[in-house]
Amino acid sequence: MSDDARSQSPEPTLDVGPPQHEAAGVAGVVHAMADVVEEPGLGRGLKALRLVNQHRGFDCPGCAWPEPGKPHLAEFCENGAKAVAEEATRRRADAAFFAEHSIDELATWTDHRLGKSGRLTEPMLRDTDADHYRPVSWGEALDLVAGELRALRDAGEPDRAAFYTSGRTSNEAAFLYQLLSRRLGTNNLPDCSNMCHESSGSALTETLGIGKGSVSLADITDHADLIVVVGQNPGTNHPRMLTALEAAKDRGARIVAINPLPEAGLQTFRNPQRVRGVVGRGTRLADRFLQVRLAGDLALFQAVNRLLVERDDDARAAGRAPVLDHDFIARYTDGFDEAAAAWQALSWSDVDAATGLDRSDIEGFVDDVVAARNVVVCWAMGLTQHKQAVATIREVVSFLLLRGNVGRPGAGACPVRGHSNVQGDRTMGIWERPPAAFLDALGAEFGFDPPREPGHDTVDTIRALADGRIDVFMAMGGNFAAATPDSALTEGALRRVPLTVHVSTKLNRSHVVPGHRSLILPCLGRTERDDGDRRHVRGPGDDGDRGRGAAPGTVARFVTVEDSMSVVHSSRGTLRPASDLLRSEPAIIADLARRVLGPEDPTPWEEFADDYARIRESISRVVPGFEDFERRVAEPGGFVLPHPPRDTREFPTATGKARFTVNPLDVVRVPEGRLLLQTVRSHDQFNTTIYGTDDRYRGVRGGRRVVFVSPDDLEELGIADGETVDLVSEWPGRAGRSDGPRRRDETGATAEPSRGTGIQQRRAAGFRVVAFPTAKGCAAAYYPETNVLVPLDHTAETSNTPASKSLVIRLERPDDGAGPR
Ligand SMILES: Nc1nc2c(c(=O)[nH]1)N[C@H]1C(S)=C(S)[C@@H](COP(=O)(O)OP(=O)(O)OC[C@H]3O[C@@H](n4cnc5c(=O)[nH]c(N)nc54)[C@H](O)[C@@H]3O)O[C@H]1N2
Ligand SMILES: Nc1nc2c(c(=O)[nH]1)N[C@H]1C(S)=C(S)[C@@H](COP(=O)(O)OP(=O)(O)OC[C@H]3O[C@@H](n4cnc5c(=O)[nH]c(N)nc54)[C@H](O)[C@@H]3O)O[C@H]1N2
Ligand SMILES: [Mo]
Repeated sequence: MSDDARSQSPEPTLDVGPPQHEAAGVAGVVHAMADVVEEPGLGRGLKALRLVNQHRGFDCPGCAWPEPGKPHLAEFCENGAKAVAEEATRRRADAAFFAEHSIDELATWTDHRLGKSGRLTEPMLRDTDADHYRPVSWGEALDLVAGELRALRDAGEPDRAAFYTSGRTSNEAAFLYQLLSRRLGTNNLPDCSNMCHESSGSALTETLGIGKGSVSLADITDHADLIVVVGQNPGTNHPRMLTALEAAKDRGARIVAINPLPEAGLQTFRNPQRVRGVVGRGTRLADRFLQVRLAGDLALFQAVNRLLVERDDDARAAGRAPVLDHDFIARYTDGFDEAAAAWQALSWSDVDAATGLDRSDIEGFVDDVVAARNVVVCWAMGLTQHKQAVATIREVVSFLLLRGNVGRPGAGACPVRGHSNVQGDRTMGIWERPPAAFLDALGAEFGFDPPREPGHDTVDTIRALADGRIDVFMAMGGNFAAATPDSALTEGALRRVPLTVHVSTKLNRSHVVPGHRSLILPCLGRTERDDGDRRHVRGPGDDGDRGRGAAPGTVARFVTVEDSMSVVHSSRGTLRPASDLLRSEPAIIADLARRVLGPEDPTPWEEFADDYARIRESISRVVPGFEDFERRVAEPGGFVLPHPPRDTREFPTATGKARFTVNPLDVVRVPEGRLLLQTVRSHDQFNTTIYGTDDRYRGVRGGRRVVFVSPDDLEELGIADGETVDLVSEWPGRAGRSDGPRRRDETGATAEPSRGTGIQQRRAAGFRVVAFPTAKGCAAAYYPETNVLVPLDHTAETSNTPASKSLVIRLERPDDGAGPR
């Protein structure tokens, strides 16, 4: 443990007040406008905001919540505005910036400071083990990558390459990217989804036959009687969802929130788009709040399902109307009897221990369910990032099936996606385990034999990097180093890769923990006008392509995205690009692919780079549901992809039926004196992009190194509000994968191999304790500062998603020094 990290005090500007009980309203918009004015300047900012989520504008680079059919004039939210401001900033991380700051220096900066350096402006190369990045031409950069990839292919070792994707990538870019990977010969396509809704995809595919949500926006706004929001903080992460919830409330729907934290957005909402929200009292959203313990939802839904079956038995015995939808169960499902038997065997003491809820709260929730004809369940990372995440979501599906709440208006499963196109990327084949039918169609379209072996997901990629099994790591967006678990191990693993390549808009941690050689390739963002340039894909040796001005009167090109409710629509940037040297993602991939695969490859890469309609034409033949893509995406609002359970109650599962499942409960037991920690987002960040250091709704200003703990726990632990502690995670796994202690001057994170205790310890130093009304036994701190605490092997069963919402930790005073190391 390094002394400087140990003695580190929390941020000097940190100030903690009481949490708020209501979200948005005028304060939110004013707050966001302050960002917009500071970053891009007023005119540019307003121009951008006018075009967010409008039919002819660009898709908000924030979350994946769908746009309403007729957007408001300003269908943006505070956090959408911040996302736009972050991309439209006038600051630049240009060649002079990289000449001034060495890579080692940048590695000591916080994520906040890295991001605030501004937009990347030209390709930068780190020569072998050099101290600095230096400018390089596009031609030289792409030839370098192409040479390495070709060498792997020629050696018959394409699996020594890995292609990561983050969910902001467009459909067109994603389709080309997976094609390049498969033409090379590998399915190594890890993506952010592996850390996000993979658990939802796994559970839904198995039980309903398709790994996507089954509701539309109208189901929520117009038809649902009960909306359950579980493991999600929409006030911060999907603020436009509050507008939909408010519309539902206006016509009498009930909302139940299930969360260890009393999130402001689930309490009261002041809608800035409505007069009442600006001057009045706002809408109270949640009618019932179940303050469940972390990882307690599996037990909760099993208990609810059991009670529903019992109430049905009672009702029928008394000659009343049944509680379950027996017709639906008989006609469309299988596995009910086994599941019911398992619920009957559920132990209430396990339910009490896992949920921490009073039985009366659970019964009250069941009352709500029985009173509602149509029920929607919405969820996000609070369900997906636990060891038993897949089991929990399967149980949510059973809950819906019991009363026929799938495939009719106002009912269904609603996994609320994170990144604005993360769902579309998967549809386009960004998947390490692609279905055979997809590969067949891809091979037929492009005349080749795609690889059939499953590739690495995100966690497996880290293992492969650490073991020296990857020679080229390429990332289409995102921030692999900071978003992934076990930061010390992952950063060490990235540093040993011969070549890392990042296609990015802004500087981030992944660029400053580079491979021996490393490239940063700067691309256009969502908000920026894409005029294309045929010169980008000319013959070999075209190094000097500078400048890309549009011919007057030309129409900028558009790309497409798919939102959380399977609506595909176009997105067209409008702002002047941050630099003349930026290229679009599809153009970068196409140019790279052409250089890798050589003239003998028949794929029309140059046409693809030039004309995205040509990419969409191929997509329309490869991906089901995209027939007549070009015409349908031109319709205002785009089109909806087919979803058999939603549309026709057809369930393309292994048995052709929707499936009840049996999910053995494994209650998380936290040892004496320890807490269960979840890692969450503040109100001022988008994943690893830190907009600012406030978390207004939770009462935090000017800092991020805080840990929220309930007053009862603090009393038991003998720790006071305001004290400074280290967070030390304890993991009973094999010791020793980590690269050992390390220091990070501004960030204070280290990982320590265990010394013979059989318990691995990982430490994040210097956090201010905040007494907070979270569920007993459960703490919360921000991601990515706490990713150093997440053991690589601590993942969800089946989906392999890092279980970053349930870490056993202890709070250690820096001067304690006690305990085994
Ligand atoms: N402004 C903004 N918007 C974003 C993002 C962002 O960072 N900033 N990120 C985007 C992305 S990629 C994603 S995936 C989504 C994430 O959206 P969320 O999932 O809302 O994000 P988190 O901050 O991880 O919050 C998890 C929520 O689940 C609760 N929770 C945690 N564990 C449990 C549990 O065991 N049970 C229950 N019932 N609840 C639990 C937490 O208290 C918290 O309210 O947001 C997307 N939108
Ligand atoms: N402990 C913990 N870890 C987590 C989570 C958690 O809740 N807790 N959440 C997980 C989740 S849900 C997710 S989705 C992942 C997120 O993982 P990632 O998607 O990898 O991370 P982001 O922070 O969203 O990526 C931000 C970077 O993307 C680049 N970028 C932004 N826009 C564009 C663009 O248009 N094109 C390109 N090429 N690049 C762009 C910028 O350079 C920026 O720095 O993190 C996961 N990690
Ligand atoms: Mo996500």
